[in-house]
Amino acid sequence: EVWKAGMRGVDKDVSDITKSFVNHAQTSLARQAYNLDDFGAYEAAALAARDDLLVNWNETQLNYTRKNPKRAYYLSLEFLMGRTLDNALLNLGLKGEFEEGVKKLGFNMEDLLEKERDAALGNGGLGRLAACYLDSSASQEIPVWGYGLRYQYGIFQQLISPEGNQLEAPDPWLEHQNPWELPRLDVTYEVRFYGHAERSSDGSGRANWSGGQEVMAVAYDVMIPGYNTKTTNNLRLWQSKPKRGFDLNSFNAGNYEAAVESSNSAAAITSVLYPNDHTSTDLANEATVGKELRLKQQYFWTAASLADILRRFKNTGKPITDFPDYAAIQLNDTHPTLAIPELMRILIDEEELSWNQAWQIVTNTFFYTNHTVLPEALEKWAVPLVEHVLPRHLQIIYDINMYFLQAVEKKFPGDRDRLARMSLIEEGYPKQVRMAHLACIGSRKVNGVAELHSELVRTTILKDFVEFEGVSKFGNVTNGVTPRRWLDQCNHELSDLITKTLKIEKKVWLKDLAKLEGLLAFTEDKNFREQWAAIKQRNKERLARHVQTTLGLTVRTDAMFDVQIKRLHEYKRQTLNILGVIHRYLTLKSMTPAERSKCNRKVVFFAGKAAPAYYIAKLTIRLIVNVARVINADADTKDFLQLYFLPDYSVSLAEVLIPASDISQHISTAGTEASGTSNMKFCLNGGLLLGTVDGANIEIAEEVGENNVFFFGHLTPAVEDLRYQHAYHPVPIEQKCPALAKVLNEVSAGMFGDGGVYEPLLNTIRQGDYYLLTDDFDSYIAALAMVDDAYLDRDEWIKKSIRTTAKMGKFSSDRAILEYAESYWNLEQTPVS
Ligand code: 26R
Repeated sequence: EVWKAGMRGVDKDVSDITKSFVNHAQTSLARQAYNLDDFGAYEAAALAARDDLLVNWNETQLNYTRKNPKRAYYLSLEFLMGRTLDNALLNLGLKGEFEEGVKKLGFNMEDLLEKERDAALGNGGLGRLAACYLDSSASQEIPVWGYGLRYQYGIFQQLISPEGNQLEAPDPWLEHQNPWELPRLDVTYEVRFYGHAERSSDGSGRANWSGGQEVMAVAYDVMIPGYNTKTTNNLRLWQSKPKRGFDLNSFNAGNYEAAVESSNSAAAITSVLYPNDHTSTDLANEATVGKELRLKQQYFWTAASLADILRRFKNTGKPITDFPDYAAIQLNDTHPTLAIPELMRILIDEEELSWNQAWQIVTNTFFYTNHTVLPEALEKWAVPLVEHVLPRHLQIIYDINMYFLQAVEKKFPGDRDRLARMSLIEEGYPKQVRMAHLACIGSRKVNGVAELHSELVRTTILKDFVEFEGVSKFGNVTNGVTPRRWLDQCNHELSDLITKTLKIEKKVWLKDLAKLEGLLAFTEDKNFREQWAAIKQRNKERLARHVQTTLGLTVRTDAMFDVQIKRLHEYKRQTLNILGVIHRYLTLKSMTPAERSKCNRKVVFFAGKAAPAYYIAKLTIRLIVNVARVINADADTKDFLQLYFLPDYSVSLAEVLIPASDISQHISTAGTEASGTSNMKFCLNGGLLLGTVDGANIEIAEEVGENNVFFFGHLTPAVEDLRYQHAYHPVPIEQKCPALAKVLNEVSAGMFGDGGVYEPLLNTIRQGDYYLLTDDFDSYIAALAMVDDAYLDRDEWIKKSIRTTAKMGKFSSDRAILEYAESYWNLEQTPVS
């Protein structure tokens, strides 16, 4: 069978799997197979699958070593992987065999899969994108390695108190053994912090950096299997440990606390993922120690990764000047930007190259992807902090800046303002290093993540750099999502229906997603539409069961499911959504029972975490929870409107929510959401999109056609003007938007509990209204009404749903990763031969 030709799974049958399972239960877990609980059975199944991954992983790495192709390295501080077992079995082509095998042993595969804990080493969009790109690199047989950190604690677990407050609890995901990683205790590097950097007096520009703290980086490898291929790539995560166990001098003097102090400080570097997404304010303003630890994370990870990449390159015996022909390094946002001065340091101080030779290599090696244009999310590091932690790197950054500004001065003589705008150093107290500027000038190419966003990068935050370096350096790669996890795994019934209908093998269309277009021919097929609708209905029931078992709440499934799930942030405007819900509630309340009975039934779902220090975002959660409490208990309306805030949003929860959605909301203020990726996931699963003209929503509408999406709100070019109006010609809200004023007044008056609590949130709208809720509210309500109307014509709705899925081919992360490979990294597909 072609499906498994060349794959390890070829000679696996069910009895091989049960044997391996039983063997692992006994020898790896020291338990009896007949006496296992579901968690033990999950572990045994995972260990059996891991054996197969390992064989492919070894062959892939050997193949790369032999052929020595150019490779890409994806440096990301976040990899939001979610669960692994189901994906590993799908990609290995062993899902059916494992299902049958565990059944023979008395287990149910779905129950076992549920026992796996998410690997949640990321905050949101940027981290999940990195995970999709690893899946696509392996599936497309492209030699890409990921590099990240092995945090002891992933993104915090979210608890919601009875009052509606978000509480954070740690996520000790490594409490149980992790079958998906290979500790490489022999792969280690030393990383230095602090100390002194002494420039040499010989005019070479070199320096000697010594003293300070030395910490060890230890490698842990995570296997990344491709779909229907032997190719199994690698994700290398670094863990910090002390260079020496403890300080013997203190120990011998009986001072045990001092003896272990430095080892604790080494271990602290990779202890926890920073939970901030889009708000670096605490990096700039909070206590120095907090900031310093994040800077140490960034350097620790980039230094270990670069040392590892260079060692691999040097093993080939090629001259260092060939480095860019064998390695492309992708910077996932500015978080790994210290890799630029670090490579300069190695090339100049250790390889003894000249400044120009080194800069030539650096600027041919790095690529930078920007993921946001929001000013508060652009990273800056205080100069005194960098000087303290990384004295040699600060010297190099200043040197880069000097040569760079000389070149700018040459091209634009006498333009002092331009020099100040472009400098790597922002004046002020303290001075700050602008990481986006450093990433930009140190890279071969720069890209944004959707057409509109890339245009905004070119015309706003990096405008001066486009004028200086030429526009051809600045491109776009629209994001994508992996259809393996985000269609086949999370919605296998829909995937099966698609396979049956297209009469194309799953292994073909899942790697060539444009094939979905073939579904268009079936929109007029009544029988097909009924099957399509029935699957959506069963997905709603699966979600309802999930809510019932986890929260003990009863969700009605004979209603439209309306979903907004993402990090809480003012720019994403969950507040607009909840105020819209209140507006709907007030409208329903004002109706007679007869009028109400004609209304569309609706269940609204929210989920998402707020950064622990983001007060307004937490207040939004509190409002949602308290509105839900009131609405769900109101006998007048509860048959027509229900509202749920599902705590502790995660990749696994998304996999249940997305397939159940009729409509999802992506309603950021125009020009603020760089791309969005969940919008693609919902549409791939036949959910329609309600959104603003922003990010990848625009390209989704281009694909599916304006008739199949619901758009509202002001456009990006209007935003600046509107903000100016707010500041200089404010109009009272009662006048500008009476419907919204009424909603705000009900909240203030205490309809959802103590109104005073919400004043700071409501005041962000009454005063300033930076995210333009007062400008977009009326058109938002009108768009919601159009959604209701459209849903009442169920047959037409299903057609829209089918058309939407059919046109999602562009948004496969396979397409995106091939664009990076071809137009950025210059890599070739390298199948295992
Ligand atoms: C500096 C620090 C506080 C920080 C800033 C921003 C930490 C993390 C972030 C996360 C940003 C970069 C992010 O996740 N951006 C999202 O990237 C997605 C993938 O490209 C996009 O789909 C999404 O629109 C964008 O918000």
